[in-house]
Amino acid sequence: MKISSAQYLTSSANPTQKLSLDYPHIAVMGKSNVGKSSFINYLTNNGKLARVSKQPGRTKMINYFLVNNNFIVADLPGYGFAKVSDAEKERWAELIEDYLINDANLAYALFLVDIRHEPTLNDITMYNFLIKSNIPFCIVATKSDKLSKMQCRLSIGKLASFFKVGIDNILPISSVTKTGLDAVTDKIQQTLNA
Ligand SMILES: Nc1nc2c(ncn2[C@@H]2O[C@H](COP(=O)(O)OP(=O)(O)OP(=O)(O)O)[C@@H](O)[C@H]2O)c(=O)[nH]1
Ligand SMILES: [Mg+2]
Repeated sequence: MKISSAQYLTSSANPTQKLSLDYPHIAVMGKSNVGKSSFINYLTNNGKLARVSKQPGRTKMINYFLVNNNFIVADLPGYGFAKVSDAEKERWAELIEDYLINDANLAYALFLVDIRHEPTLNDITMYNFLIKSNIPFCIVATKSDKLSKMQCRLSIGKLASFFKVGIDNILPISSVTKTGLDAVTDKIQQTLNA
């Protein structure tokens, strides 16, 4: 799939603010600092679309982008950032959960994990939530530029057995060297065609 246009639509900071546009949604989720916003910029070939943060925990709302006038990408706030107050964490968790449960247009989730790290407890909670809620998803393993090809293969194998999925459901990408996008856009395309 070629991405020919992308625009920022709006942001929502609380569960009651719903988007009224009727397009299928692709949710981009994962822990704080994993590379969600960088990934969206890579996907849309627009380095300025989603804000990339030097400090983790910066995306505090769900940011919506319309892509190819055909589907919406939802940039979810990253979870698990320690330096955020408990009240704020609670608010993000509610926002993410409400979105995942109640947004009727949610078609697919791209679950981002860092290719270098073991999944965190929050990742496992998120994973269990996706399974329980029957939300179709694949795992996008970010920052593959940080590892050698051999190390990447090893990590992909480990992540696949950890999450009990085939290795074709773990997609390595790097937003820095711009590699791995085609496999992800193929998944999006399959979802939109289904
Ligand atoms: N080497 C490398 N660094 C990356 C990659 N993707 C993101 N980063 C860096 O990781 C940091 C966090 O990136 P973001 O895209 O802001 O991460 P995020 O998941 O949106 O973070 P929050 O919105 O705070 O949850 C930034 O310093 C990015 O430059 C990648 O593929 N490779
Ligand atoms: Mg972000």
